[in-house]
Amino acid sequence: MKIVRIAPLVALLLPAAAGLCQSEPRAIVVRARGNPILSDGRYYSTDPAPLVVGDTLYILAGRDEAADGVNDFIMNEWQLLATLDPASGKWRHYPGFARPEAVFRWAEPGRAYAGQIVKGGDGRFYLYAPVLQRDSDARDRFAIGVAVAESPVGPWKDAHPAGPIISQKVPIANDIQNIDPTVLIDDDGRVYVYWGTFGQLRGMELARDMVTPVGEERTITGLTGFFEAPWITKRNGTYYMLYAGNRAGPDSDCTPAVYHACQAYASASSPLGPWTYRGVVLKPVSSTTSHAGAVEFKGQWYLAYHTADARGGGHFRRSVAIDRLDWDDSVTPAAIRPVTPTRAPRPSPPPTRNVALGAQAAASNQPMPVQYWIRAVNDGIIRTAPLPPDMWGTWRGEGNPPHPWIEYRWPSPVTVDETRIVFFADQPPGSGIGVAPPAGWHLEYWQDGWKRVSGTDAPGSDLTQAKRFAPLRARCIRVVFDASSNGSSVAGVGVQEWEVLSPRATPPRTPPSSPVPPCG
Ligand code: FUB
Repeated sequence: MKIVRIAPLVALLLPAAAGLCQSEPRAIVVRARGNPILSDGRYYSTDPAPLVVGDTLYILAGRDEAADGVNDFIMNEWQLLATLDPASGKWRHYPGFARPEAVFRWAEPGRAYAGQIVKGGDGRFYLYAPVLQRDSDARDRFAIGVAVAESPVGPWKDAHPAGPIISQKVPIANDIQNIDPTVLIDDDGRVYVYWGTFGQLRGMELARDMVTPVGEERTITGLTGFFEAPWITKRNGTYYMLYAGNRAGPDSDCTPAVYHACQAYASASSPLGPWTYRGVVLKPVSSTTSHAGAVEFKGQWYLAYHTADARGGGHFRRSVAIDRLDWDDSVTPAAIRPVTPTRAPRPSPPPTRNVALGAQAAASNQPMPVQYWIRAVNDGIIRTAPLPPDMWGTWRGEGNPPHPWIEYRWPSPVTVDETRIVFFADQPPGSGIGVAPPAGWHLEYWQDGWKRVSGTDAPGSDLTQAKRFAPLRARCIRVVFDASSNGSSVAGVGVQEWEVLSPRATPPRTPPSSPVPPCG
């Protein structure tokens, strides 16, 4: 066993406790100060699938390797984390723990998506892994393979060398993307696999050999807003399915923006349903995708999930976090209490002139198109390649509004003398389609009515535009846009970030948690 940067106490404890042996892959000892577990940006970790073996909690994870600004799942390998106690922050990290093409002869490299390891009835470990099938004429070549090992750390051998057990071709023809498997070994030894994405969830019984279908592939319903990432578990005779849900809208209990996802759950009294929607376990995280697994370890339940919170993190540079999950046993069946996400302590952010960080944002186009997220305009994050939920926008195909506005409301008046707007555009200035830099914009402030701020009329084509003006004091400020037009149609407006600056820097504020009344 090669150990990198190992601390003496951990060196003594972990190998023995985890039953490690000489043939195991390289391990790095990590001392996490909180979430995310791997936080320094050297290894992004994603799609966590927890597994308890004896006194060790393992988390199988993918690895995001997208370059900054690349919006794609560049995922070449799986990695593993192991701990005796999540609260200790001491983890053993196995990078490069398995790769699709090394485990499955029929798989091509890359796209090592969300898998799960379970312990089979025969005491061996089974890895259910979505990979791309190399020689396939399926419209979507994602397929689920099964590998087997004597230990959760491998080495892994294909348990079904003939090919995937699930694809668009087997066991029956389907037209979904066959990813995100989750597996339950029931108390009676029967085995169930569930999988799917893009709103499609399938379930099927497998034989005790862990690979042979014994039942039909069924469409699973009843999971309100199901998007992807199912996670099956069982507690006190009740089956629970956690999943990434994206039923979106201003009144949704899950998410305001469709590209984000909450972790929702449903329960059932038998493994293939019927399922009853029960509520939200985890609100949307900082990455667009949400992927989680729940497990009981040493008497405490935990939720492992991923976020974009590591250094340099993003929607395609996600990192695994873990927090306590608690049950409400006063209801039948027991309910899962919403999980409170935690983060490692961070240094205090430097003072800033940007008082927008402490405002509540509103917009003229409410209820907002669900692809946009108004909170993005004052989250302090400017991305090189933003996605729709990283911005506010007005594009709705036809009939885009010619003079939309966004507004900041503060609980008490602020003094400001400068503003800076970072636009998003996929069309050039003067366009009447798509999203284009506006033809102009100006600021207004509320003082017994909306008053125009002189000197802020700003025609310009740059994506970042700023204006200084004489200091003013107000509780509500608007920026009103003249959307780009080609004379016959109007383009959408997109804003990534809107800063409003005070003359002096102060410690950064956070947005008010309760609604701030409008000024008008
Ligand atoms: O990591 C790739 C995909 O993103 C997973 O399969 C989904 O669940 C989402 O997390």
